[in-house]
Amino acid sequence: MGETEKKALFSAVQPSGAVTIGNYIGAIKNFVALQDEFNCIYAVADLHSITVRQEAAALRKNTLELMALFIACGIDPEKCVLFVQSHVPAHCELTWVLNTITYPGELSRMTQFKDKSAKHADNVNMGLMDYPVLMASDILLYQAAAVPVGADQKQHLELTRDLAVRFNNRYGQTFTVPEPYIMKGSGAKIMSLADPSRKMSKSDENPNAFITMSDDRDTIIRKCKRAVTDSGNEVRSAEDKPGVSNLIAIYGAFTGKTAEETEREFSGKGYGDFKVAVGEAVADALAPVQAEKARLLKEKDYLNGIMKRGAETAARIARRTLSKVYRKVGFYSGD
Ligand code: AQP
Repeated sequence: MGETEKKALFSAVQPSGAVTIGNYIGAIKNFVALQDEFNCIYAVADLHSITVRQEAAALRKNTLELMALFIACGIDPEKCVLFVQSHVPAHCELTWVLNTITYPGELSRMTQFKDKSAKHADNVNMGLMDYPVLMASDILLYQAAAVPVGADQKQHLELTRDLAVRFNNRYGQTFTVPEPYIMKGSGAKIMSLADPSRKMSKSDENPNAFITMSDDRDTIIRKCKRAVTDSGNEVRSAEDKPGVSNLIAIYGAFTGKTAEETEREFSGKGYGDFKVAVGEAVADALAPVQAEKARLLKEKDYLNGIMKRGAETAARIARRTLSKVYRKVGFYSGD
């Protein structure tokens, strides 16, 4: 863990499927960039993931894989706290308290709740609705000052801020009110390759809609070639060209090139050449990450050790906040 003068930063990714390049670009890549500037606390959000039905064996496998992926992408467990959310009971405990200051209307109007309820109409459960309160607990337990969020999570962070202020007003100063951390030159929301009006999601039923961090080179290039593009043939980032703009954003994330540089590079060339180049750039960038992840997955004791150590540190920090909350609301401690 870094020095305590650094501000705390929290974020998490759900082990709800194979992690996509959207999760990487919008979250994990930034996690790596932030680890020197902040005291970073990163979780594998398994409690969140069961708000949508998961197959138990797959959830266990995805949890271990995500921990390995974090490290393979460059998150340093010596600098950051890396843990599995369900290993720290304080997340559920604080959620209960925050539930008592949250109004149902605040949760039922969340875009993600509406989207996921429509997508999983046979399983609209209380956990799905309460997801943002659990997320607020994740953040507030660690007194996180900053939360790197993708555009898709801004609404949830706004609720976290509201709950922190509401609790502080009612019970006295308890929680740091977190700020969204917008990464320079990013904020990119990566869209589905099959439908650029929807975000790329690991739980999309169409595997051609996303590229996973484990896809092999041929699969990546094939998916890029099949990506839905727009009419015309000019490689240009524009509002009326969402498919090409999305590929330009992906290309930029893996090559460091700006949209203008990419437009210049492919000026006079068509979509076909560009799509192959995007696929190759993604595959080149992912190859060393995939190799490192495969190596780490053979070191299960090492990964288990990181998780255990991370959970112990996280639990210690979380317990401090939770004790304060319990005292403020009036729970008798018996001490
Ligand atoms: N398409 C995306 N573009 C940019 N950022 C993204 N994130 C997710 N999709 C994109 C960011 O990834 C982080 C972790 O997300 P998550 O796994 O906690 O949940 P999610 O946002 O619901 O991601 P998915 O892939 O869409 O998962 P499912 O399909 O299970 O719901 C977040 O910081 C998010 O902003």
